[in-house]
Amino acid sequence: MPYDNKTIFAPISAVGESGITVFRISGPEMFSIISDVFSTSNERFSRVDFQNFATHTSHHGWLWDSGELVDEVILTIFRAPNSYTGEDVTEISSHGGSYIYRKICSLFIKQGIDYAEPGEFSKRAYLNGKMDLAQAEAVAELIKAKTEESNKLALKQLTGEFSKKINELRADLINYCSLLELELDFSEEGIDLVSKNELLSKIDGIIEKFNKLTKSYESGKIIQNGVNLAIVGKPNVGKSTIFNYLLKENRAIVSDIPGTTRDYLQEPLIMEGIQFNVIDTAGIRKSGDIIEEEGVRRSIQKIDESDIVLEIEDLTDLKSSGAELVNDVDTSKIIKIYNKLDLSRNGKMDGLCVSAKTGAKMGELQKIIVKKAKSLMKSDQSSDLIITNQRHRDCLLKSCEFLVNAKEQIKQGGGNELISFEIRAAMDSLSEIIGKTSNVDILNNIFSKFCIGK
Ligand SMILES: Nc1nc2c(ncn2[C@@H]2O[C@H](COP(=O)(O)OP(=O)(O)O)[C@@H](O)[C@H]2O)c(=O)[nH]1
Ligand SMILES: [Mg+2]
Repeated sequence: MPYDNKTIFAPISAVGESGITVFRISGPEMFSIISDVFSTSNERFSRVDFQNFATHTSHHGWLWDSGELVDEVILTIFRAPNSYTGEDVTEISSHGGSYIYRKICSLFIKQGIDYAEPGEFSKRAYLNGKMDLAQAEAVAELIKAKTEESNKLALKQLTGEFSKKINELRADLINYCSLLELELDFSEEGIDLVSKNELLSKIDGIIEKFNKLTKSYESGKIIQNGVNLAIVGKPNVGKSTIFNYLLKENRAIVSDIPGTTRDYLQEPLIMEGIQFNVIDTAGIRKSGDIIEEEGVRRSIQKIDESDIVLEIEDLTDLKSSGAELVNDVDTSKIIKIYNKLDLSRNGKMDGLCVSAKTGAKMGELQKIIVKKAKSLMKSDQSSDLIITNQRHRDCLLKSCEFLVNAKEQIKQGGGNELISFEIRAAMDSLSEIIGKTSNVDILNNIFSKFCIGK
């Protein structure tokens, strides 16, 4: 797939007050551009002839902007194809700081280089065959990873272990297609290279493997994006107090006025190495206040999207039970909690009794949450491959549909060319995962989600 190979640049480290900021320039004009701005002298600009410099070497010098000194830098050269993008690349370490950053950006733009789009370096790496699509996606996942588990999965994908497994599955399908197509060549002699019954059972086997894989996304998604933990209940039961206790900070406003939390709040939290997105919801009630009702509507949506629901009740106010609030929620997601233990003598309830105010039993609550999260993350141990990416899951589902069609064709006595057509389509869908087949829209969609400089 051809791409516009104009020379691009972007900062590849965080920008701001820091030791250094690193810029990357990639593309065919890289050498002529740095020759115009880099000098080993800080007294006057004199051109350096980079053409003879070896790849993977670093050089100390100064950036100049038409006679004006910009910054002291270290510049590293990577010659095509031995670079991240596969093109001629230089990485320039300047001093950190937002003013220097702006000066250097304007110098490069004056040289006619374009600011790279998000993910553009990785997209070029993929298009130049430096990595497959799943590996390029792993780069973004690795950067986002916040826990050991998500880091491990992203590394597996980056090193190509994941792609290797996908390739093995592809190889099975290629094998069946070739046999079916070969058989067509011998059709006049009536030679059967594959028995249709055997093919049916093989396809069933593959469908089963794919189903396992798509199921692994349930835990993969949680490992990659965190466990969504929603705190739910009537107004004033202590949801925000529990939220603050878990986060160890006064993030949500707590008050005895019902309806204080009018919109949901969401904060990341890591407990025992597991990433959570903790959501404090607006107390669910009919209020007549349109802003609060919008908050309630959003809270209900958040509850639908959550993996674990903490359903809170107030031990001092059990009459106005909150059970009806979470009627539509899958009950296996719910952990029932009774709050304000410090004010009540009620002991035996069908859930854990805590006091968010005094902290009594709150350690136990954290343990219960972690245990439930762990069980969600281990929802399918039977597959050694875990899908963490929704796009990959969708490709597998599509592939499965074609395999089901192939089975139908076989059962109806369809010709080899029809069966092989469906199996080929299944193979193409599988290939999309690693980018062996892809189109411009898919690529743009994937890489636009990357951060600048990656
Ligand atoms: N005594 C006692 N009061 C609590 C406890 N948890 C929360 N509260 C109080 O109950 C009121 C409502 O708490 P808040 O967290 O805002 O409830 P929310 O509306 O469910 O978010 C506040 O005055 C809190 O201080 C608790 O465990 N014990
Ligand atoms: Mg609240």
